[in-house]
Amino acid sequence: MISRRSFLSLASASALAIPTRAWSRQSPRPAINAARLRNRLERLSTHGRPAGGTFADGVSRVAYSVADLTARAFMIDEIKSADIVPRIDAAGNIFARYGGQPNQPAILFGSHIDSVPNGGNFDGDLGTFSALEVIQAVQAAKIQTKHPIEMVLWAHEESTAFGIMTAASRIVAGDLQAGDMDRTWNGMKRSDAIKRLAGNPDQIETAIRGKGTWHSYVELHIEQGGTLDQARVPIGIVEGIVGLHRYEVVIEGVANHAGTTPMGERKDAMVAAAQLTLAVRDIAARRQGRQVGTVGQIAIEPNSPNVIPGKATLSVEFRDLSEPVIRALDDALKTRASEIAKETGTTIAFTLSSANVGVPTTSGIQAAIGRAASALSLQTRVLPSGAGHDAQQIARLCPMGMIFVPSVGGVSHSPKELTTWDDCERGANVLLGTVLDLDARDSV
Ligand code: HGY
Ligand code: MN
Ligand code: MN
Repeated sequence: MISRRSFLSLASASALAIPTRAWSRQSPRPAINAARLRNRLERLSTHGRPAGGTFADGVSRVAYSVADLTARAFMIDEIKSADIVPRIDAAGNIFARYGGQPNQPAILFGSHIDSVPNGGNFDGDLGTFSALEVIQAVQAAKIQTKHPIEMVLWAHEESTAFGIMTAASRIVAGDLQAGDMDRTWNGMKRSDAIKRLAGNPDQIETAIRGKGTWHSYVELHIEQGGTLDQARVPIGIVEGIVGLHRYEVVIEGVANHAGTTPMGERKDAMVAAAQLTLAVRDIAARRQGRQVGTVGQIAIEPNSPNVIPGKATLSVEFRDLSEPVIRALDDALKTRASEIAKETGTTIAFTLSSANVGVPTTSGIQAAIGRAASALSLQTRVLPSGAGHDAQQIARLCPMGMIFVPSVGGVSHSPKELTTWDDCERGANVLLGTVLDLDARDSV
């Protein structure tokens, strides 16, 4: 049994990259089981795999789908196989805690396993299953941590369902509005969707947790961009996570006969939607900086080739680390939209459907990640996250940090999403080292 004190004296010593013999003298450095992590991720990928497909064909495991439910059941079985007890909160998040002193706040770490349609096998999955590996590595090394260590599988992280991102971690952070449970999507009420996850919408406020519930939160995630891959750097230390404003935009024109209506007499919702889409691209692209703007969804009514579209419903989103920048993009688009409405004889209405605030990560956790990486002689790069994450919700409750590993070619939200198994192992071991480093500090 290695005491926490001797492990930490070694951990801090190893941060000076003392040769590994220091470890063999006392005990092997705790490490995750890379083969088991890979096996679990490969088994997870069968939940939502296209019929007749292979691992390379990715997954469609949209929140609340059958694939999401069977994947969650798989994770619960794996948690139980590690002799820890899964707990599902009223929002459908799955927690499992190990060790530590009962009077200490837990260190929380994890991610999500729901995917976008035709997504990849690493987005969220790596961080969730690495969290289980961290607990099992601590068990195997018989390390007695001071703080309980707690893994989490966040439900409903992706925006596909109900148009809301980080929907279940958002509730835990206290972001719960009247009427949220009555929103509908695909003919399903949000309260019924949560029941599918064994959540309890009638007691949904019991999922809300206060500041101080956790000591800290760390999330391992694939970068989903190309910075680390191009730089050949194995570990990213996230400096901040972008904010986002997402709107549902409804454009009302007049449906009419495509053959008999003269061009000058049309009120064509599709034309207005096309001009608005180009405006999103132009407004985001013309400023210096990392802001981005996307139209990802569009529905046309009546959607017949011989009818001038009478209605278009689009998703529009802007993202940036800075809230004032996002607001400036919003304002510029709304100004342009009123011009387009006039030019096309349509009406254009914006409804905010999802908003995430951009958040910096906690410098003390950035430093802990740096120490854990240098203990493994791994190079690091500090960078922002262009993707949103549950971590930015939990940042409202406790210190937060994120570890990135490279995405090959910077591709994500696609079956071509790929992180090498070696990078998965490195990321999971840095997560392990970070958790143990944080355990030595009563506050970060
Ligand atoms: O949309 C995002 O940024 C994340 O993948 N949910
Ligand atoms: Mn994603
Ligand atoms: Mn993700």
